[in-house]
Amino acid sequence: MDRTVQLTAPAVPRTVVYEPDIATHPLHVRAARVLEDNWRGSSTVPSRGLYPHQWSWDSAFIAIGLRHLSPLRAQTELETLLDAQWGDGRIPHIVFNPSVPLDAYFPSPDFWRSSTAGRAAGAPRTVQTSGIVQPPVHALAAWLVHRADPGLSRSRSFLARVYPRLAAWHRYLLHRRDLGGGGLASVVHPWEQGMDNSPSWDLPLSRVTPAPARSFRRADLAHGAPEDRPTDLDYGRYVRLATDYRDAEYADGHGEFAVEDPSFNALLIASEHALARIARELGAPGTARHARAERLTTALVERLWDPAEGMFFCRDVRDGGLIRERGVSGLIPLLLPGLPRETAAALVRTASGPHFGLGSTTRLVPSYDLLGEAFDPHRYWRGPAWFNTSWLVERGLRTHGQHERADALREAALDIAGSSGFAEYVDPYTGEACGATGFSWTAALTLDLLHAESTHDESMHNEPMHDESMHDTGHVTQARGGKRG
Ligand code: 9WN
Repeated sequence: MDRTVQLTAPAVPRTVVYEPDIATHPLHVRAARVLEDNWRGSSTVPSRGLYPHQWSWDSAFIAIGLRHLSPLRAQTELETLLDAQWGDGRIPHIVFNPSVPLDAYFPSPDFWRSSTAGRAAGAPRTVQTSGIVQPPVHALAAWLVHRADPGLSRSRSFLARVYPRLAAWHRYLLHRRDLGGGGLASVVHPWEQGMDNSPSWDLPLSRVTPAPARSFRRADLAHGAPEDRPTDLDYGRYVRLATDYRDAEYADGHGEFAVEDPSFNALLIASEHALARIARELGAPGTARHARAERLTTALVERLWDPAEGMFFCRDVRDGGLIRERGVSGLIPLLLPGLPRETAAALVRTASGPHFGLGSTTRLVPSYDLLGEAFDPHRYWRGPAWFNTSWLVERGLRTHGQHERADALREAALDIAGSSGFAEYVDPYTGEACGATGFSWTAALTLDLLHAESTHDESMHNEPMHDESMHDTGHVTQARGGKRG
């Protein structure tokens, strides 16, 4: 193992680069076109063929990119999602577009039956949604969107309107989803964590009796390479878990599958820090929220960190054990400024070592262990690289002062986003495009990486306990180009 990593944390936010011509950069123009094509009037579809509705964590990443084109559109993206929030605080993972045919995506609204089966949990009556959730990137996105144009945000009372909803969302996760009793949120379905087919789910899924293949009809196989998608057996288990949850009226705590995941919880913590900044902007103290985020960071390390492996792992709440599969999820806590220094240093070594090959054998961060038995460079979440996870690792590296590594990852992401046609995911070694092209979060995060200030935004950098360190730099509006309102 490479022992040479020296962290230079605390990270020093670097000078913002003023790039007036960024909006005319060919990659910027192409990325903006993808987001324009995928915009549906009040939200953006992840991809036009495969995913024709609004997805929760996609919209958060999309808003982070859209803020560079149209802060108003970015606010609208998040507000549309929040309009579909349930009374119990959950933000559903899909908000269905009623004008899209039922057979365009499975499971469709008639499977989830949100307005009837979700009534007790407070599902909205006017819009159809799924009943599960996705990673809580939203408060972080809302804060970054606000900072892109604080004047517009204040004039629309954007933060004042979204804050109570985001607070209810975090309350739901921290109370109803603390199924392990250790303070962390559990996911109750692989789709909730966002890395659907990760080998980390194989063990807990193996206990689930699959729904018979003839009882449902997949729509995903019509798009892209079927051999890269999850198997019918996997789908049978996804369907069983979702059916059982629905039939229990989406009440939490009873399902066979409950997992504490490092990435899901790291994003919750990063978003809790963002909520503290939002509270502060609204005139309330954010100190209690920062303190909670620090307590959650401690819980994350206590429950999911394995010092011998230098890695965060998932915990299977139903059997109590760690699932020792190395996934990119286990690197994402690098985002957290409050991570102990030796933990952050070990994570950087793991990312750069033989399991992920960053800076040596791979170009972007693979979704799964290069040396793992289940590794496949093209199979869904079992090896390929995604742009959102690479973007998160890039920010994490920067948060802990690893600017050279972060710069190299940023350059590779920009290069491959362009050469792959903004692919959904790519071969981590070659950058070869896989899945859909014209994928919204790939385009959005490309824009974010192109805008220099985004990588230096202090929102996720150090000093989380001191609100006075979170003043606006004034550089943000200056550095932006290409606003379309
Ligand atoms: C199920 C939309 C979503 C992403 C997920 C990705 C994939 C859906 C699917 O697409 O999941 O939610 O049908 O496979 O795994 O991360 O949010 O882009």
